[in-house]
Amino acid sequence: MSTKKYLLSLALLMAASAVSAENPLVQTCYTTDPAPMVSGDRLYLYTGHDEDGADFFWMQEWRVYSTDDMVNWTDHGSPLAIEDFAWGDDRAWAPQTIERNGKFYFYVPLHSKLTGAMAIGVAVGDTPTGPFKDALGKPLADGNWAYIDPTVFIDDDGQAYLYWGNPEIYYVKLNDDMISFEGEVQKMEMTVEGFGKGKMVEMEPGKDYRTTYTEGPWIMKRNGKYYMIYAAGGIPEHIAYSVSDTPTGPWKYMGVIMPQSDGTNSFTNHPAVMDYKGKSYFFYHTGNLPGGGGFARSVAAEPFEYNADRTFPTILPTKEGAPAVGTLNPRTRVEAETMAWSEGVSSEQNDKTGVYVSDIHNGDYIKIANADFGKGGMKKFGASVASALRGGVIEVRLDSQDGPVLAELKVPGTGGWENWKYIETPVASDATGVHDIYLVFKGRKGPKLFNFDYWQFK
Ligand code: FUB
Repeated sequence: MSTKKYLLSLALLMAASAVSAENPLVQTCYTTDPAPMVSGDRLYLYTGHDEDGADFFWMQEWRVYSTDDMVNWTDHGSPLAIEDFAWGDDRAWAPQTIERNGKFYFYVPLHSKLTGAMAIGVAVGDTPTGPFKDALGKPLADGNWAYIDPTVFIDDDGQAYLYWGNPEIYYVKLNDDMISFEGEVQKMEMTVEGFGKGKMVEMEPGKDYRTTYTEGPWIMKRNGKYYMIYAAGGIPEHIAYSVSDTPTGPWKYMGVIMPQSDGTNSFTNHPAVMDYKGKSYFFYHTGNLPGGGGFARSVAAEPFEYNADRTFPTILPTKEGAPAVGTLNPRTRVEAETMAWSEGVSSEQNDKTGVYVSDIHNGDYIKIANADFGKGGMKKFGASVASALRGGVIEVRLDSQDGPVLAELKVPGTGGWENWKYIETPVASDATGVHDIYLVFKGRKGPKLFNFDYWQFK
């Protein structure tokens, strides 16, 4: 074995250090208002989408991501958008999805053409990633400007509840079909004891928050107690919570979970809490992607443990986020849009290909965390790619952007951005054990190089 090959093998054998996710969780576009849901062995994350360069929440669509290890997130694109609701014309704001009897119910707030105010709609699908269809052809609840941010939950007795509202909470008891409800929309009693004492807010003169409750409610039940978690304090928002012995109150204000801090770079925040693979996670959003801010937000997650007395700890935003709870198998087909981190690239979708990675330029890269190469024995690296220009190169590197090169795949022009070709190359070096993979894109400076659908080691 040559000295060079020996050194390379040594480097590849090095055990990777403990792997964490990186916040924000999505780098290919701005994402907002996270709403996690566990279905089967995956955690799905439903989000809003802040448009590039927006000067308000001019949001057009909802997006879905999923993970089975909390560090690598797969982009499932946008299965639902304003145009899927004939009665809606604006403001695709904070959603939540829930599973019942094998169907997935996707609740959204949307600006209603019918009333000129906000309304709550519901779409239904057969899988967590859609396709979804407006279940009613009209709003489930068409009301007023307060009708935003639905949150849904099914109690142990099978009764489902839907809540929403800014700066007061409305709720209904959903029927078993999840797309209708009995009686009138109810308004929660918003007491200071239940939701903390509010204050006049400098940034919104004239708006009087009687309680700290502002918007973005997230309902959950744990150990027989009902928890309402919400954006609080007017603008800028922090996250606070209240508890109750019933799903409809009376509530007891419990205090702050995530304090307002300049570190979030966003005047809104939006909470969600989910247990997955035996651990608890707190989801929120910040403006912490490059170019981010109040109208360019990004979802993030933190692991946490409840205090012994069942209260929430204080949770602060971090860059590291959640540790890995699984590994990724690089010997199966991996979608290019499954990633722990990326720089420079974005994603697109169409009916034929689904979601794929686009906007690939010289020097961009995708990181895949915690890939388990096992005992090694890799012979080939292949990828499905398309380029209407001259293509480029995918350098497969281990553990860093300039780590050892495992393979170098030359991507040719394929005659079109949708003209997919599966290209393979022998690996230059084998790897064993668990490593991060960096797919580093090289080519001529300036133009877009190629599109990228999936990859795999053999
Ligand atoms: O994303 C639009 C709005 O901003 C949401 O509905 C609120 O919760 C706030 O995050």
